[in-house]
Amino acid sequence: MKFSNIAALAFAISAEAHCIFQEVSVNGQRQGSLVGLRAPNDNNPVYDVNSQDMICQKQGRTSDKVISIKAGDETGAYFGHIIGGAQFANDPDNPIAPSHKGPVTAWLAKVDNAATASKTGLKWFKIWEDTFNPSSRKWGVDNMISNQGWVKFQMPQCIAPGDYLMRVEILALHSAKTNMGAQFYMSCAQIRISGSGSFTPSQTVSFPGAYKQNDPSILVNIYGPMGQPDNGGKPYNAPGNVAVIKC
Ligand SMILES: [Cu+2]
Repeated sequence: MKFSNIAALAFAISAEAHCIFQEVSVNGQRQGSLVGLRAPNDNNPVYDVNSQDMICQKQGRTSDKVISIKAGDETGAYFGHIIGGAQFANDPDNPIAPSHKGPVTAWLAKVDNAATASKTGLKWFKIWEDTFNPSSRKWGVDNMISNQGWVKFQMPQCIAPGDYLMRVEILALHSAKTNMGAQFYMSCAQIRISGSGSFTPSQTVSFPGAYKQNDPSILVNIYGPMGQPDNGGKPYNAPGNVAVIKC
């Protein structure tokens, strides 16, 4: 009974406590709110993995800017409760409600012109992930919250120069034990990579298509016997069986 009480409470508290990927940083330089981003106008998640909204979220404000990143640069993605971050002073749900445990993943797809490219029909590959650490029992979302909404990773050195859409996704699993209960949050950044890399991915995936609604990493009960959101201490793999590229 304890588990269902806690789960019900978590859901009641966090129903509207969502988030938006809304800013990029390069080597610590913030690029500005919504600059170079295709981001939604509201913070509601996507629930249907077969929806076109799984690519870059519902279309909202779209920037005409393209962000320059050198292969190897530290790249950051900022998530906040609403556009701008906190909804009010000491907003406990900024950057996201702490109940929203789950993995964070980052993806690239090659395009001709990042400012104007269609988001459909692209070939995506994964460049980074922070899923779950069974020893510390920390999820990627926990680390994002500790870092005030920022997730940071190195743009792989091997990425070939050119324009890309960069898709950064949070998968919140607090209600994922029921079908279509998992919540996906993402936007796409319009980026232009420079450097001397020549990587071409041997395997790519489509969005939608990469995930199945009943994937054991999407339809999953992350609560242990005491109701704690630690996946029972078991390892957790991000959905889709897609490995992070190796340079
Ligand atoms: Cu939410």
